[in-house]
Amino acid sequence: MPYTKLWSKIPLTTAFTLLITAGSSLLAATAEELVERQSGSSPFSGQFCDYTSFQTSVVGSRLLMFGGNLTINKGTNSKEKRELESGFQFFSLFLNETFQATDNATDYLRREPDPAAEKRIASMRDGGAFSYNGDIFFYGGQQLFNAGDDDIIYKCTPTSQNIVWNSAAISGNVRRTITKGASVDASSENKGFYFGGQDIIAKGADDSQADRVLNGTSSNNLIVLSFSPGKQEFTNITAPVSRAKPLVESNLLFVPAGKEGILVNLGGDDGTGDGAWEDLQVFDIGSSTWFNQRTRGNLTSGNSKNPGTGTCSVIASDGDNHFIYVYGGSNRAPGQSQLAILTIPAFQWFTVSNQNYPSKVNAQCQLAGERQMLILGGRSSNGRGDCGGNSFLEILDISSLEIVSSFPNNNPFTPPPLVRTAANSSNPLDGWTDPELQGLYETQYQTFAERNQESKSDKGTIIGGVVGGVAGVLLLSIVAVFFIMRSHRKKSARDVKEAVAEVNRNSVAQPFLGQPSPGFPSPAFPSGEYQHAYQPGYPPGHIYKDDYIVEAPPNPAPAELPSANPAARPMELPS
Ligand SMILES: *[C@@H]1O[C@H](CO)[C@@H](O)[C@H](O)[C@H]1NC(C)=O
Ligand SMILES: *[C@@H]1O[C@H](CO)[C@@H](O)[C@H](O)[C@H]1NC(C)=O
Ligand SMILES: *[C@@H]1O[C@H](CO)[C@@H](O)[C@H](O)[C@H]1NC(C)=O
Ligand SMILES: *[C@@H]1O[C@H](CO)[C@@H](O)[C@H](O)[C@H]1NC(C)=O
Ligand SMILES: *[C@@H]1O[C@H](CO)[C@@H](O)[C@H](O)[C@H]1NC(C)=O
Ligand SMILES: *[C@@H]1O[C@H](CO)[C@@H](O)[C@H](O)[C@H]1NC(C)=O
Ligand SMILES: CC(=O)N[C@H]1CO[C@H](CO)[C@@H](O)[C@@H]1O
Repeated sequence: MPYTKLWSKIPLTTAFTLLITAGSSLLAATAEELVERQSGSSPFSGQFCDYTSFQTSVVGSRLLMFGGNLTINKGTNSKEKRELESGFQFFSLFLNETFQATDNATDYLRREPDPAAEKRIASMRDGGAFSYNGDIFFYGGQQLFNAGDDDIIYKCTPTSQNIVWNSAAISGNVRRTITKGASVDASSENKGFYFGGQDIIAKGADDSQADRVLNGTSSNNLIVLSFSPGKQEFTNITAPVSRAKPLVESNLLFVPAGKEGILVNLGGDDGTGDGAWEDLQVFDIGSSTWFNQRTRGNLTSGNSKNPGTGTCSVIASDGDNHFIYVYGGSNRAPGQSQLAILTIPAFQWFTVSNQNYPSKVNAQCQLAGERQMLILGGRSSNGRGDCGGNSFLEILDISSLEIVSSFPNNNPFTPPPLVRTAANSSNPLDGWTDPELQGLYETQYQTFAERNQESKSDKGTIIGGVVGGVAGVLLLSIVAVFFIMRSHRKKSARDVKEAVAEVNRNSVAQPFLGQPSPGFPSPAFPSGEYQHAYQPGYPPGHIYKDDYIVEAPPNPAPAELPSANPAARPMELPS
């Protein structure tokens, strides 16, 4: 039974006992955690090389990274000792702490315990991770342990103490068997989206095998996850190919414009090596319709006419102007431009070159605060021989356009001078490709909460206040009663953690930290570059070539995996 349902069935008195117990175990864990962090054990078993195909999500002030392919250098020769780190990759980065990106990753990155040792779940690549109300839902992606049937997905609830995993059902005409799509959280709409990708074949009960990715099956369907307390609904929106061509590994962004927001889909691979660059795919959420929009500007850098696949993106807004920052890409060799900026509504592209920009393919980007773009993981586009030169984390200041080291920067976002001219245009420089989009776009955006508030009476506000107050009292009670009733430990740790998670979900508002837009791997990893993209002086390694069925070797059986942090595993409390 999903624990949210379980919780709703627990009478108030029992609930209160749970909270009391929760308080004590929470405090104990915090002390343990401090000790553990001070000891600073390395999150990697060797020198970091690269990290691709993983999922990221933000819950509260915590950025979590899951699954994917992590390679490390276990020896001294970076060219020969590069190895895939075994087991499930699972990291937290705390955005409420200060750190230097130039520091040892040990100082800002924490490895979380491997959940696959408990349940064979969520060990996946190239899926979407959606954050709602303290939970992270995983949709799509290639599962490596085949825990899921066709209609089961997983979710987790990170608490300060551990991470609780559960399954969740898919509804509607939607399968989970899709990977390498583009995902975005639209947190102000309580929605998540997953566009396109490739089909996969679930391997069912055979635990030793990963899902199989089917080549030649690119999709243009948009999967919508709509969240409300205690449930999630799935919708599958099909579109004519003329409006939304199938794309694998594109970037999807949520723009706060139009009645319920619009999505901009860019980059990726349509099967010929081209993505959506000159003509973007734009989805109006309110009318559930795809449009196209032409852009202006020159994305050429060196011999590559666009960044290619494996880019990652974030969006920042300044009033009615929006700026999409696109970093890296498989077509961008070191020395070429690594950053492209799209201004909206001018729909004009700018490319930025800077000697200090490291090349990155298949990184994940995340906006933190108003003006820092975290560039996480990825690999260098110059091939696989440079473990030492590829940092786990880069920070781009999206106002100054400099790579910086200090996190955080709490200053407001101001558009960089380069793009300010374009910000003066309230229309696309080449006009609206589809005039119908103009009217939809120009409707003033209001968040889901604002729209709901407007259509309700004052009664809603009063109830909200009372509920908030009750949550506050409950939280205070946890601490107060802990000191009085230390010995009243009756429930298992698991129930307790769930109770704490539930209280946190119901009472803690989540800061808006921007949205992840995954960069995705190019199929030709490790060299990864499309043939047409090679620059003179960068010899092609592997030529892009699909296999009809690309089968991933199975990961080691979870039971054999060492526990990274045994102390944090759920265990029975002494009674
Ligand atoms: C980072 O810190 C870990 C743990 O203290 C250490 O093992 C590793 O060698 C350090 N790496 C670098 C590059 O200094
Ligand atoms: C940051 O937040 C986490 C919980 O998300 C908490 O455990 C930690 O103590 C916080 N750190 C600071 C410096 O406040
Ligand atoms: C979405 O619907 C289309 C048309 O019915 C179907 O072909 C496709 O497999 C569905 N996609 C997913 C991910 O369920
Ligand atoms: C784009 O810029 C490149 C060099 O920066 C130049 O060679 C090319 O002609 C330009 N293309 C267009 C269409 O202006
Ligand atoms: C934008 O328009 C304002 C008013 O016309 C002008 O003062 C400003 O210079 C323009 N910005 C740029 C960067 O062209
Ligand atoms: C991830 O690792 C698996 C081996 O476990 C490999 O088959 C796959 O190609 C890798 N994918 C990427 C994108 O590196
Ligand atoms: C090995 C193999 O069958 N690869 C196929 C991948 O898909 C392309 C396009 O559908 C085929 O041409 C390849 O033969």
